[in-house]
Amino acid sequence: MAPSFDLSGKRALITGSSRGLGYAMAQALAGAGAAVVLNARDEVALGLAAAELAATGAAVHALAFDVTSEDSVGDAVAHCETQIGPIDILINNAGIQIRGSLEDYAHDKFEQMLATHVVATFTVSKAVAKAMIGRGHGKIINICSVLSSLARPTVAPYGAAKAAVANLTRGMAADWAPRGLNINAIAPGYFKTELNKTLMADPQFNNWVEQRTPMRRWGNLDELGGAAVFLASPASSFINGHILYVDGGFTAVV
Ligand code: GCO
Repeated sequence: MAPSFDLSGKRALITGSSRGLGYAMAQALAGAGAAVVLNARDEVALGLAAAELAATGAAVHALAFDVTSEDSVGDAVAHCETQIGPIDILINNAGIQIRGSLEDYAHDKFEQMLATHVVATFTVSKAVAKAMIGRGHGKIINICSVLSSLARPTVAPYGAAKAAVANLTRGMAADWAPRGLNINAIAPGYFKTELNKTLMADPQFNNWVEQRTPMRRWGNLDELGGAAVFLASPASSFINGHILYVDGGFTAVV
């Protein structure tokens, strides 16, 4: 029987989804039939994104909460589960990028990087997984990076955080796969996102990405959704603890 990529009847919560890759993945999941719950801290941006996506006919809710606050996460997940509906799919996408030389990197900024990428992925996943475990099924997709396994100057804190998310993904699979959950990760290469605007505007960096990436280009926002739909769908039912690189071949070559 052909594998199913159909997400009809499923509800997905995507953190950091008012713009960029998070919004693009929400669009893809909605296109596959899922009801989507968008999240951001900025309620105005979140409302605009939800209205735009709802205008396409998608079932959309907006849930503003701060992924770095355990209380905010707990209240939001409880509200979603009781007032909106069960969360079948979670994408831990919320993230930040702060570049700088390591010797001058501020202590509080390093802690913020870890809090936003690593601790928040744990906090949101723990809150959602408890309900998923009770139902005996659920899909969690963490967002890593090519910098989960590689490094380049000025982004060591980000790479350390994303490396931690990669092994946290494996640890979640170890604990929760026996409970019926699938926990995997997507590791994007260099995509045309807001976080990368300054990099794209730098001719030298832009040239480096185009030469370093076998496909000789940046990824487009609509090129990540397919991996998200796949890992959110029944088609990936026997995949757990996997890091799926969507990077134009970036990590396949030196
Ligand atoms: C950078 C970029 C990267 C990409 C992405 C690559 O400064 O090198 O921001 O972090 O955004 O994470 O996978």
